[in-house]
Amino acid sequence: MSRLIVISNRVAAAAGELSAARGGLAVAMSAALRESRGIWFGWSGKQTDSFNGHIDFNRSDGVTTATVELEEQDIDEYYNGYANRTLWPLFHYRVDIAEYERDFADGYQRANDRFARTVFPLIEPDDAVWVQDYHLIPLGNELRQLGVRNRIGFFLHIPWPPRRLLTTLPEAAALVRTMFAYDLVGFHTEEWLQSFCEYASEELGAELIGDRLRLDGAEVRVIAAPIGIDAKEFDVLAGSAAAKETTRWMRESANGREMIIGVDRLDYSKGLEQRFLGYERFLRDNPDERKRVFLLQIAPPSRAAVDSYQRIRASLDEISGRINGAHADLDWVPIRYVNRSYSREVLAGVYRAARIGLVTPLRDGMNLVAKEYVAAQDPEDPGVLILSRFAGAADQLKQALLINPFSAEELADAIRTALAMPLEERIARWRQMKANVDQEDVVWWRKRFVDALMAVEVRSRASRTPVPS
Ligand code: GDG
Repeated sequence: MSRLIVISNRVAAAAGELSAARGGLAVAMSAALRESRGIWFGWSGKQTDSFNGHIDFNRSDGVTTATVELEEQDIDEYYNGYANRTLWPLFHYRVDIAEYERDFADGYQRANDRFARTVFPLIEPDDAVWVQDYHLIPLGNELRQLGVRNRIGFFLHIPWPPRRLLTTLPEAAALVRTMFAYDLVGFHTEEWLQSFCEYASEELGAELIGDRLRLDGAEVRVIAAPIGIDAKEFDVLAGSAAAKETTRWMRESANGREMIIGVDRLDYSKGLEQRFLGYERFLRDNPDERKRVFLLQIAPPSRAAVDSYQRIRASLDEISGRINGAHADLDWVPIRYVNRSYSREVLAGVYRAARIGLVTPLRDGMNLVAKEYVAAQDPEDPGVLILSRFAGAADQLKQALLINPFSAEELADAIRTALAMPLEERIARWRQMKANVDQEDVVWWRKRFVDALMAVEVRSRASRTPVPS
């Protein structure tokens, strides 16, 4: 069995920290790393005065992590800059707030180069390398230029934007060219995969042969591999004393009303403003029903150093305050809006206590909250999932009430439909979704990707030439 080297932007130092920070992904990666005696390499999240390439090794629960610290300029230009001010908005179709700065692009390239040079000595001839996400798109090409001939795969956790949007990025062509250094590139859905292939063929002249793209003698296989949650771990969480206690307590505090739950990182891609406005529409259009429900929105702040995140936070404070001011009564507050994070056990308990799961991103690579909500339900009295059509998860969770999150009316109608849905229909829809969540879980996803990576023919790798970036 080849050793697996996983490379991602962030790595938490201790295994306990790993599962708290990244949930299912960390757990699944840990299992694969443990089995293959592999290494997880990335940034520790800490800052150093000047980058020195020092690797901090840690071993915990059989998993070896190797982390580096980054200097302030890298954090500003690579992480807060190109990754989160340029690529994240653009890849979520928000070209209106994407910032195109040469300093960011240079910082991104520099940080990727530093990651590559630092991890390079750790890579042994039989290892398979798996690079994660939009922070590290050019990393594979950097490794090739250092002479790495190993299998290297890349997985994108966010959407791939439509070709016309991507052409607004000054470095788009160069960036996509670097992706031909990988043996395998994976996306959550066929839609993201097709957008990638369309850009590569229409803008770069790549040739698509089956599931392979060929450009100037380099060939990359492309697959769709939807990520899942760690369903087994989640069942344990949901059965924990803390989860059960939370469900009991939440039901008590609901005071006979139905709870609608939203759980999202505070991010503009999650459609929180539109969600609040859609909910307000429901309150306005359904005066008889409005006091039957309340919305609990848990939204832990993220990326607070980036302006657009400060703006969305201020806007949500304003909208939720306005809705509560206009509609609340002595015994009822329509929105409980909470800017903090909770343990995974508590979240599982809260999901179960909610009659409706409201997952309405404007654009989302997958969305694991939708799957967690399904996993946490009581089989005999499951709640209803309202899910955005524009989340990758909508491809698999087809029995959810699928809506267009930009339409306040559709959102309001879906809440009414969910509240009126008979038990048999709720059970029938939930069963099919639960079967999918259990079957196509994170272990299934990881195997699907790693098996495809291992299936890459050695011959095609030997003949590959590095693509200039
Ligand atoms: C990216 C892509 C893709 C949330 N609040 C708390 C908490 N969470 C956990 C959730 C869930 C995770 O964070 C969020 O995952 P999502 O998939 O919903 O979204 P992103 O963070 O944007 O992730 C996304 C994912 O990568 C994987 O490929 O699905 O499309 O954008 O697990 O439960 N966890 C805890 N407390 C909280 O308050 N402990």
